[in-house]
Amino acid sequence: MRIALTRDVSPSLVDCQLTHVTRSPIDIDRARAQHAAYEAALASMGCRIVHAPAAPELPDAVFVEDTAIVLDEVAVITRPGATTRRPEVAGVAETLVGYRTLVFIEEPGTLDGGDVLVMGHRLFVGQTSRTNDAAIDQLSRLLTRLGYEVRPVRVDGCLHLKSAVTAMAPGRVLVNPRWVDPRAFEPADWLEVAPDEPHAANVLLVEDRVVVPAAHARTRQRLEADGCQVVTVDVSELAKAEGGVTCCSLIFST
Ligand code: CIR
Repeated sequence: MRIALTRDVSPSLVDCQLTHVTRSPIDIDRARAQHAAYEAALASMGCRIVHAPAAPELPDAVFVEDTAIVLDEVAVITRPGATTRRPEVAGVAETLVGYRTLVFIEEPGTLDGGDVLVMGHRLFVGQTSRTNDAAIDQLSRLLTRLGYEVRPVRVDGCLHLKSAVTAMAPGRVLVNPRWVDPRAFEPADWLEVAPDEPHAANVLLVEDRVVVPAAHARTRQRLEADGCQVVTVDVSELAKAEGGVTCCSLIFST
């Protein structure tokens, strides 16, 4: 069974962390409706939705991707780079312990799950303001013995590695080459986002379908021309909080 772990939109989302996005008013009811439609899209693709306990006092709690990396063998509980986000991990760990053995990133390491792109047994990890080399070393030590390879990747101009690149099909990535060098993912080949849609590289591959934000119509056309089956969701309010489609779920098999 495929599970999508999600968490409710907090009423405090308006106080979210922002790094590369200018603050603009967020309509919480609309954000909640968009989040519910996102969950419905995942359910229609065969995911069972499991909710981590709501955390209304934690503004960025909806962005569960940053709190853990769930692999077949273990779940790595992160230590988010933004101090305000560190309390988010407890509720996610409490939920994941029912499915996986937990291992932890520890001080001085900081790691956001949005910086980790898993492609088979290779993990690409973005070196960003949220993720430091101490955490990348820890991740490598935790996972090498399980047969994974951890590769650091330079990222420039955006929040997370997965703002700049995600998997759109096995062995193929969608990338904004202004933020990350596509050659870092070789032997994977790549498709570039439409140049006027810099944030469009964040798509969510579920089995053979690709979840794409409605705002990125020209990149959607590129994906379809490339043979992808696209599912569109409107996440405009979550985008104002610097979130995308990968960051609102942790998807894994049981
Ligand atoms: C933050 O700055 O941490 C949140 N406002 C947005 C996090 C988005 N996470 C992600 O893309 N993985």
